[in-house]
Amino acid sequence: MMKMTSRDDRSMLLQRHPSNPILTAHDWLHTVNAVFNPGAVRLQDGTTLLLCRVEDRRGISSLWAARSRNGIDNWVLDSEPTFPSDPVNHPDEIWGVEDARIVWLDELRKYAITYTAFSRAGPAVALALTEDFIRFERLGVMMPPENKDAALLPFRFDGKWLMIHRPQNGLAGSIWLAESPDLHHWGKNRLVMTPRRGAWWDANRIGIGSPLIRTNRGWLMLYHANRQTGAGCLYRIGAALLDLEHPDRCLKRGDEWILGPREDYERLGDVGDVVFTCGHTIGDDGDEINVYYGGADTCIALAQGRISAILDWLETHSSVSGRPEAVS
Ligand code: BMA
Repeated sequence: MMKMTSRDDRSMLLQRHPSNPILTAHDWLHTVNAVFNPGAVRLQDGTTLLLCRVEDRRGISSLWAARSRNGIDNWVLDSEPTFPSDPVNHPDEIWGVEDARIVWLDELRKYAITYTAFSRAGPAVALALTEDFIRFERLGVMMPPENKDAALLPFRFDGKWLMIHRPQNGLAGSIWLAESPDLHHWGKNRLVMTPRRGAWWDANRIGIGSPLIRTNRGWLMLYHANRQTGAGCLYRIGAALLDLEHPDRCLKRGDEWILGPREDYERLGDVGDVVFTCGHTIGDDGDEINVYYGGADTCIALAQGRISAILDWLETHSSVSGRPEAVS
């Protein structure tokens, strides 16, 4: 049976920071159109690094590092794009690089950045490695168009790297898991979660939000979903739990979204009614979560919560299994 949740309960899972939006185009020294959808990581010294998507006034995006001691304010921006598109050497990036998701790979002692390479053939999933967010090694396109919303898992499973990704199929798009022996060759794809269709908030396209979070109950996945309406598209954020050993198995899938467009900076902008996350950081206690997200494809905002609270909520708000065969 559907369990009712009050608006207040819901907002307690992820609470908007009072200084939202925490970064906007005005924070850049030159004219840019919009800054949004940052990847996020906490560096070893505790600094929060956001790899922001910065869209210029041609419409082309690059990735730009912003660093802050507390992850909230006093952001220090790189003086030029940290990771610009490189169409000369990588023609698949001709229309920009977008929506970075960052995962630390302990085995390689490097960060893996999956991002959207916007090619003439459409958006593709590309991968780069870095140790310091200064020098980057581009490994190239891993998943050809149309594909987006990819994040690696932080270690190998039975010798294989795993990557969540989202091939697009018209108005629909489902979450898949691919494996690779070497980070270059990807295959053995398994379907993880499909849109719920009909009137559901996650009826149309779904894709991973920030990278998976390892917990003792499973991999917590924040995911985004869009729903087509007569007035356009609504983008919201929900939560699901994937099996620890077999992350292609969805154990729980929250019935309701946990963050949806509500404030002006989420409702009004280049693409209205969008909250879209690519990155989070986790506090020293291992439970506090800082979810960085784009508002209306225009600014960067922060919502904070507790991983344990989201996991507890999933126990009582997951009446529908995410397994593909059970959702139609
Ligand atoms: C998705 C991605 C995001 C964007 C969202 C809303 O498909 O392209 O970068 O924030 O649409 O426009």
